[in-house]
Amino acid sequence: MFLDRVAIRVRAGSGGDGAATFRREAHVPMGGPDGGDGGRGGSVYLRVDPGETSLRDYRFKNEFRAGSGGPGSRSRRHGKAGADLELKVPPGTGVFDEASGDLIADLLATGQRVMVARGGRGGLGNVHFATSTHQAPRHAQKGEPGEERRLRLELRLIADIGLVGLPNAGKSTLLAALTAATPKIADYPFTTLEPNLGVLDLASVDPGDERRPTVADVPGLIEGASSGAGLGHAFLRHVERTRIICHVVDLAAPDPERDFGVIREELRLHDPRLLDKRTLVVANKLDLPGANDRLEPFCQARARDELETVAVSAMERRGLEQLVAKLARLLPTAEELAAPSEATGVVVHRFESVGAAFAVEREGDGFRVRGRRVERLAAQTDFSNEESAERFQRDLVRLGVDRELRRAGVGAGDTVRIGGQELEWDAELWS
Ligand SMILES: Nc1nc2c(ncn2[C@@H]2O[C@H](COP(=O)(O)OP(=O)(O)OP(=O)(O)O)[C@@H](O)[C@H]2O)c(=O)[nH]1
Ligand SMILES: [Mg+2]
Repeated sequence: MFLDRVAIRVRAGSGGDGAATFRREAHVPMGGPDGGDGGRGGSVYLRVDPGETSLRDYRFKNEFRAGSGGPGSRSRRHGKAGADLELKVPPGTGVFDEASGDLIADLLATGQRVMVARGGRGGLGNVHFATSTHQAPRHAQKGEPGEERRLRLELRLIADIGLVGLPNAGKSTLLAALTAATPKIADYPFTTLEPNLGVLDLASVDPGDERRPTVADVPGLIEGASSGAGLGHAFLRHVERTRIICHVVDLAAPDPERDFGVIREELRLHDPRLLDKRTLVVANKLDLPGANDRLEPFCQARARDELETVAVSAMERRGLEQLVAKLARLLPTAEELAAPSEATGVVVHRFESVGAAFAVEREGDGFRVRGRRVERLAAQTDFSNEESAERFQRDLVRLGVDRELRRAGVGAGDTVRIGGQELEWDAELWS
């Protein structure tokens, strides 16, 4: 099956917990705190790899996790950092946040890399909590949880030249004849199920030409493709970014004129701008009986459309030099070819910064506090440790959460939920 759209889940590693330990030395009965910090969790990145041409790899495995940070330990030793995870994607991959639908990044250029889930910070060891009045803190911070996201990856292949046409027109045969690509070719329609890419060597026609445009063999389009028939949308999306459309027509078929019209109409319905793209019409299978007779009227009709036609036999490799020469004239300069065909590639949406904003709302029989900062603090608190819990309560007062809860009418014994924590409101303690 052709896959150019997948949903994946990425989870960054959690930070390691800080340690709550005390120095132990000979002759020193009770040393000071010496618990080290936890290591940071690994982050998840997506990176463009030109060797990838589809999102196929994500079909079976679609959950990914980076490594967690190690815990801190005595003698102020820091925990090990968690290993980052880098996932390879083909050039032309759009990365969307599944929940909001926002475009996070449009990955076009080789080597481009974007962080999609940030690793959690390591928890602080108890050395950080010693003060002049409290010299033996018995608590440390827990590691921050790693970020987790659901992403949608969408591939729009980037090729300079896109071969389009009905199934069986000879697109794959032409790609094989023009480039070193070896697509599957067969005398039945719908042989090509995924786009194939090849590189065109223009020096074969003009030794001085150093441009090396890419050619994509887009799977056959059928009537109704623009409304989704035969995975039409998926295929048409690949045509959007090509610089030149190479429209292949089988002149040995009963009605090439109609065949030509069907594809043009599907292109128009998908996006009218596709009709304005530089287009070259390739009349194929000229070796077959009957094809020659249809050539002249076909070419005349194209001339009326202001389109140029080249006659070839992809199978017998005839007419290819003329075809390559015409493509060479239509292609932009080497410099332009090196730049992506669209001025994108930038990361559009950055991560939300960790704001202190929060909201208090009723939930079930109690209350819920929402907010990135406060949820993180809750996740980093070790509630089984009294000191740690008290510190969290002070944080709530500091952030104003405490006041807001009172205003919302919280009473002793009420449940207050923050992130994954359920706390019981104790008016005495919290004031
Ligand atoms: N006689 C002749 N046959 C050709 C020529 N080009 C392609 N064919 C044949 O037509 C059939 C279809 O060719 P493909 O290249 O697989 O066609 P396609 O357009 O890629 O088809 P889909 O992948 O189904 O969209 C094969 O049997 C080819 O050998 C040609 O120039 N002359
Ligand atoms: Mg094919």
